[in-house]
Amino acid sequence: NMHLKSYGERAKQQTNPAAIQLLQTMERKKTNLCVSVDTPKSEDFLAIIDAVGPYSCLIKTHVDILEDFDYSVIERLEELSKKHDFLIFEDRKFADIGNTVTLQYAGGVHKIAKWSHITNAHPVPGPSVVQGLASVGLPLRRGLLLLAEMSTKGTLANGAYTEAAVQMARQNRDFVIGFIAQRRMDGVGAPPGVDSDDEDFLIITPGVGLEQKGDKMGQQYRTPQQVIVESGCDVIIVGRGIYGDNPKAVDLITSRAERYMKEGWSAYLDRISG
Ligand code: S5P
Repeated sequence: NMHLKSYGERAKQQTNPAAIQLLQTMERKKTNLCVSVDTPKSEDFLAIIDAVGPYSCLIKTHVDILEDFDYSVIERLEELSKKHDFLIFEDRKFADIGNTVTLQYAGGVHKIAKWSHITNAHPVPGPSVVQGLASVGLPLRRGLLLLAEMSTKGTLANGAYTEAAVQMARQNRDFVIGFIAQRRMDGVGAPPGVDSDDEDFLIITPGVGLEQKGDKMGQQYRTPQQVIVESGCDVIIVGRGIYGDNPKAVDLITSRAERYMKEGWSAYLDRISG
């Protein structure tokens, strides 16, 4: 069972360069924490990333939130990625026809494919969304996550939709490295002949918080223990649980990141020890 193996062992079995790099980073830094930084001012955005970078394997961005965006923010972000040894995940949630997502991924103001090791897409358009993104991302050694489930109350991403998302990933294993989901997906909706022990989808999981059960807009939180041990997910995504409501409180943000890193890693050690 893949979820009982170490991140380092799993890195050896992956083929996509972004998946390998992520798993190796997790093993090397001993962290499965991805910090989600959703803040409108680029100065705060970069200061938070500089503060949480040492504790993170991955930094998740929504660059379209930045009200003062210009491309120099990306250059600073790339410097921080090298300084602190983390990968970048632009949470773009592509969801259009192949031709359109190709243009959105490669170009526009943000040029996501140039700097984001990992991005994600909704499977709703069908396989063409993956084909379009792969045509841009594969030559750049990028990886894609499909949104197989969501953390929100009332999500439509469940049942047959989730199974079809996993099937879509199976058919594009060179580029699709795993899922945004709430549980392990190996073997989900698999046709006969697929050995679920051979599948090793990375599960990157939002909706993680230690203090709150949710927010006022349908978000639902679980603890690192529930996510990593009970549900077999690989990476915890934590946003407001770390940067809270004051993006300037850098010391507090740093100590929260350290706490989530410790909780996530000890949950992982519990899991792989069976
Ligand atoms: O199902 C999902 C998928 C995603 S990518 N639920 C989510 O919350 N997200 C993202 O994770 C969301 O866009 C946000 O950036 C982050 C959660 O932030 P938090 O502040 O609630 O931890």
